[in-house]
This record gives sequence, C-alpha cells and structure tokens, in this order.
Amino acid sequence: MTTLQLYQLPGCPYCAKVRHKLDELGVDYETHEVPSSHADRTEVKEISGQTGVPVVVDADHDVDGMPESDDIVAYLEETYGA
Ligand SMILES: N[C@@H](CCC(=O)N[C@@H](CS)C(=O)NCC(=O)O)C(=O)O
Repeated sequence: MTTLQLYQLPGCPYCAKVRHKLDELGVDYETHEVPSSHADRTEVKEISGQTGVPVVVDADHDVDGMPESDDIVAYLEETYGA
C-alpha cells in the first residue's frame, strides 16, 4: 500500500481543509511543501498541470495529481468514507 501524498503550503486554508478530512477519515498521508513562488513549483505543475495547492497523489487509486480542495474532499469521502 502506497501512502497518499499531499502537496501543500503552511497557512493555506484549502490545504487545511484537506488535512482535516484526511485526519477525520484516518487516512495516512505524507506532506510535501511547495515553494511559495509559483515559478518554482515545477513538481506540482508536472503532476497536476497547474501550480495551485492542495494537490493529492493517491497511487493506490490511480490518482496522479488532483487539484481543487472541494474535488479532493469529495474524492476522499467517496474513497475512504464509510
Ligand atoms: N479553489 C482552489 C483554491 C486553492 C488556492 O487558492 N490555493 C492557494 C494557496 S492557499 C494557491 O496555491 N494559490 C495559487 C494558485 O491558485 O495558483 C481550491 O479550493 O483548492
């Protein structure tokens, strides 16, 4: 089983929303802090096609770079909810 990866920034409310959902659902995850400069967010751009965070990679479910916190929360509920 591969650990879910969360690309995020400290102080980002959208990222906090996703972390709270992950904690609520008891999903293990690793965080990756992206650079504050958009120009330097090459990794997150490569995996998701854009530079905003949060972005989730969940290899076990073939999710290789999902942006948009609302979409991520819906995905987490659908995949890991009761
Ligand atoms: N609608 C997005 C907004 C995300 C957002 O604005 N994230 C900020 C950090 S708190 C960011 O990365 N902004 C840069 C950008 O949107 O490219 C979501 O809900 O995920």
